Formats: sequence, C-alpha cells, structure tokens
Amino acid sequence: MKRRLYLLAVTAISVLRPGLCHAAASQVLAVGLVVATAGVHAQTSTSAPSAPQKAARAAQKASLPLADATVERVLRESGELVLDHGDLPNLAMPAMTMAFDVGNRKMLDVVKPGDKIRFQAEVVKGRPTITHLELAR
Ligand SMILES: [Cu+2]
Repeated sequence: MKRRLYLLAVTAISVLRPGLCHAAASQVLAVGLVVATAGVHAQTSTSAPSAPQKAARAAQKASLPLADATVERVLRESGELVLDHGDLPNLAMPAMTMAFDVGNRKMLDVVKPGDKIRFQAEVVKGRPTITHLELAR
C-alpha cells in the first residue's frame, strides 16, 4: 500500500517533470508521502492497543493511590455515584461531595448509600470518572 502510493508519486513527478520546477516536484512527492502515511495511520488506529501501550496504561493505573469515600447516592439514570471523597491528588481535588461517572455500570450495583469505599478516579472524556472501586473493610 505505502510502496504503491510512493511509486505513484514518483511516477507523477517523472511524468510532470519537464514543466515542473524543483519545488513543485517536491510538493507532489510530499502529497504522495502524506497520503501513504495517512493510510498507515488509519490502519494502526483501528487495531487494538499495542502491548507497550497497555503496559503504560497499567503502570499509570497502578501508580494511582486508592482514595477513601463514602457513597452518598446512587444515580442509576445518569450512571453516577455521589461520593463524599477524601483528597484526590491526581485530580487536584480536596475532600468534597460530588458526582462521578462510573467507568463500568456494574459499579452502581455493588454499592449503596452509606457504604465506605476505596476508589480511583480519572478524567475520562472530560468528566471525573471512577475507574476502580472496592468496598472498604
Ligand atoms: Cu471532588
């Protein structure tokens, strides 16, 4: 795929060369390469995350400390949990009561108001989201 597009660009240059200055020829080549590169990118972005990407994400998750919270409300319709939470250094938040999205709707089933939990939260799509939750014992 990439090779074919590259050859296409080179062919275009040789066909057009008689009338072309050097700069225009480079432009044709550049366009050909951009198209070829875009094709490669489209291919990689549709595939599953690579092993190094997964490892990096796992490492990031592992380094997040668990924060303490008490469940105030379970909002099933909006898929949120209202938590009275302790400090969240990774979100630069002091202790407060607020609603979080849940990374997994099953989280709404395992807690009820009054439960003490330990959790991790990250900003996902611009919203504070619980990415890990466990009952405190
Ligand atoms: Cu908060």
